[in-house]
Amino acid sequence: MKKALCFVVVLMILTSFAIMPAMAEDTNLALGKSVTAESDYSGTNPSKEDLIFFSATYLTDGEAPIWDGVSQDVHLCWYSEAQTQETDINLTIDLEDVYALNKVVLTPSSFLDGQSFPTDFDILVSNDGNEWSKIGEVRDRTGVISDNMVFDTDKEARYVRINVTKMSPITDGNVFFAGIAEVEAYGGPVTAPETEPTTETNPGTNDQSFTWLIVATAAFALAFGAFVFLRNRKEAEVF
Ligand SMILES: [Ca+2]
Repeated sequence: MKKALCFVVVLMILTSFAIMPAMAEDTNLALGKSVTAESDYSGTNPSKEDLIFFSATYLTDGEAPIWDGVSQDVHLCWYSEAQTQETDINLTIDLEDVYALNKVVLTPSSFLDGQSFPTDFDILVSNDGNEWSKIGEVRDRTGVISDNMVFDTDKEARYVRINVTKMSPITDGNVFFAGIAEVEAYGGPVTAPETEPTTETNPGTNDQSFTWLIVATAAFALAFGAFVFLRNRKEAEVF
């Protein structure tokens, strides 16, 4: 019984530290964040008012729905049109804080089996929305696509931008179209400079680290309590 209890306590401690970095890396920093789109196709369903297939807000709504070709209430993707296939359209996401990013992920839309995914585009990031660093580019992409595109980075940034420079080949004869279902950004908090006194750090400004500090403290407290309990019991058995 004692060995089993000790094993559970140790397992809890190890598990809390093991899942800490995994959860941090798996947080989509772009989820629900605002998007500024230089072009946004209205795409209102003609048969039902107030239902919209396309919107720039769907870039960060956390969904990339599979459309059955019939349903009228599916929030498919950001969609845009341009007079020529060569274009210059910026989609900018504000993460609302500077993060140490490790990757940006783009999800094609199921609409037209991803064929509306842009042909040429750059992925850029910025701290201030003025100076931009390119972390990836795609050229001459065409055809069906369903797999996500992943762009690795080690940049610190608050803003993520997609600069579409060539629309997809999808056209109605008058304009060219482009669509993307979702943009995700992953990373963690920026490491504080070594010169910054740690005693002045306010835990409330870093909710994730503070949460894990609480978890780790609770785990240690539990382990210590179990140790004291077992020691007392052992002493009671001796005397
Ligand atoms: Ca979406």
